[in-house]
Amino acid sequence: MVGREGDDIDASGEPERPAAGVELTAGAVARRLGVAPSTLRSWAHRYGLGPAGHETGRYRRYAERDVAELETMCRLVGQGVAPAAAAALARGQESGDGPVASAPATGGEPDGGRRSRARLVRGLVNASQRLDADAVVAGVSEHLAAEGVVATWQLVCRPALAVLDRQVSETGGCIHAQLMFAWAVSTALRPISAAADTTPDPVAGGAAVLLACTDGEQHTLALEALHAALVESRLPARMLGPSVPDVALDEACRRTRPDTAVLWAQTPRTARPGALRTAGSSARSVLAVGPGWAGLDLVDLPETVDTVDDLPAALRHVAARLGLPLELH
Ligand code: B12
Repeated sequence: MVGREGDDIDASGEPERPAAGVELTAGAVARRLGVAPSTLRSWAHRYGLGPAGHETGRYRRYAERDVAELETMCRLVGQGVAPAAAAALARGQESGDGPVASAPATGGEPDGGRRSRARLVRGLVNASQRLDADAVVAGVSEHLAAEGVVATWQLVCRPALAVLDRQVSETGGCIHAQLMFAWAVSTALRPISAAADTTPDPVAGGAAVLLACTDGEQHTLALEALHAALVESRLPARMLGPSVPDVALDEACRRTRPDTAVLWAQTPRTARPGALRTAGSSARSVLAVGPGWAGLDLVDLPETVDTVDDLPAALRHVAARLGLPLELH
């Protein structure tokens, strides 16, 4: 069913997202989102956002899913995310590509993008199983260069890790492929992170963000991705790496007096409130990240301890605290 212009206005005068099965015109969607129709055309042309399988010479019709995708795009761009990365995230989120690259739907450029990403994820998983390090590093590096750290982590690395994890759980197989993939991702991220040394520090007194995995924590990847994303966004950051003992965390925080200490704990075993208190004694604020902290009651901790759920939110949190703009790839 196709809605007429004006069908999508509710009693308060506010346009609504179309109900399932209803489709809107480009003009109605543009008004709904507060953007020019030419912006919708440009996003469709450049990033493949909007109705799939659009035929030249026919009016575009936007379904609920297209509008949701565009709402996410508007929100991210409004938060300062670069359009290419915002589009990659919007497509991933609305397609359910998030944690696992799903089989693509049918037709059109956007699905072409999804399909090629799903192929990339499959190729990386296979190359990891073959222990073909060069192929994995090259595949991840190319995507990083083309789409940046946030899109690569969210849409390629996390889905590949989820597939590799499922394979280990289902087959009881060896984790050699997981180790290979993790090493390759670290290797591909490193040239981006290394630019930190040459990035001028806009905050007086050293790197404003200190990142560390808690004592005993070897799951470094998400924090490595955050470090690279911070550097790519020209936000000053320093990484301590895996399994940082409290005494070393304390020393590093005292010496660098970071605005934010970011502590990753993958499991409850390594999520110790003591580490948050240690960092909080010298850092102005502490960000407890990783699924390990999920069961922790932040109410019992100092007010300076906060948490976020994903990489884009961590970036936004840090940029907002520093009062610096978020420049993404
Ligand atoms: C890669 C990996 C490894 C690698 C790590 C390499 C490295 N350099 O990081 C290696 C092989 C070393 C490893 C070792 C182990 N691992 Co491991 N590992 C994983 C795997 C596959 C990915 C970890 C990861 O990076 N997760 C981050 C992302 C990819 O996860 P996600 O679900 O997509 O994202 C979630 C959040 O983290 C968040 N998020 C994602 N990215 C970001 C970024 C930021 C900045 C923020 C804020 C949030 C955020 O959003 C999601 C919602 O929670 C996970 C399974 C999984 N998919 O998580 C198991 C997993 C974490 N490992 C597990 C285990 C048991 C182990 C070992 C004990 C195995 C062993 N017997 O030796 C050891 C422990 C090592 C240690 N002492 O820390 C278990 C943990 C179970 C538990 N809850 O206790 C998991 C869940 C596997 C499983 N299915 O059982 N592992």
